[in-house]
Amino acid sequence: MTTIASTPYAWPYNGDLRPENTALIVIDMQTDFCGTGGYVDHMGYDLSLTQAPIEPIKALMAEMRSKGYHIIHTREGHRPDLADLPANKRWRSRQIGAGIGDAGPCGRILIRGEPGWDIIPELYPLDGEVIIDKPGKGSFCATDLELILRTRGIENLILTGITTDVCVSTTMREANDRGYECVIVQDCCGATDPENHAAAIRMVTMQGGVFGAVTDSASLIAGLPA
Ligand code: C5J
Repeated sequence: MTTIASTPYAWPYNGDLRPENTALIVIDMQTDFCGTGGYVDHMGYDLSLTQAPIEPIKALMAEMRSKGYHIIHTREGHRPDLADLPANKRWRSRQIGAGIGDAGPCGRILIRGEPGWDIIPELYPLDGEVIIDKPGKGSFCATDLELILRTRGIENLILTGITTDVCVSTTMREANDRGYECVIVQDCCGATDPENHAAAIRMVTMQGGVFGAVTDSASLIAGLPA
């Protein structure tokens, strides 16, 4: 029986925490969401907020790699011909002056293969780590993530990345509904608005842990078994 200090319960609920059944999910740590000239920068948001989790994720990922945990990365993005870009998603992004598919300093915004779409060098996946390319906010929608988790026997998900209130939260809800035992790592996430970050974290803790539990990187680093 091994658990991590977390709120509102010690995670995971059943104490079955092992490298074989547990994955770190690093969501959308792409230049478009935290780098100069990317999508979030174009929209005029404060980049320091989405950059804040870079160092905590780096430390947690190093610890989990060294202990043999599964590491899974995601990237939000669309096909160059925009075949998987809903018209309303494009229209809304253009309303705020950062049209998905339009040219920017880091290439076409949120388009697969463009420099801005890729994962930042500090957190780049190692060879052999799974990368999920997703067209939406949730990591399960129109991807093979669930098949990979089931095939590998993964039951526990440790959620990190950006943004807390959009892609991380959507993925946590999708995973929870599929029966995965989730914990969100608050210092390893960031949002374009600090209050939205806090609210997205607080929502998890309602109803006895309606979507799972909340922890921080120090608690995981101190408590994860090898
Ligand atoms: C957003 C994301 N915020 N990765 N995407 O549009 O959260």
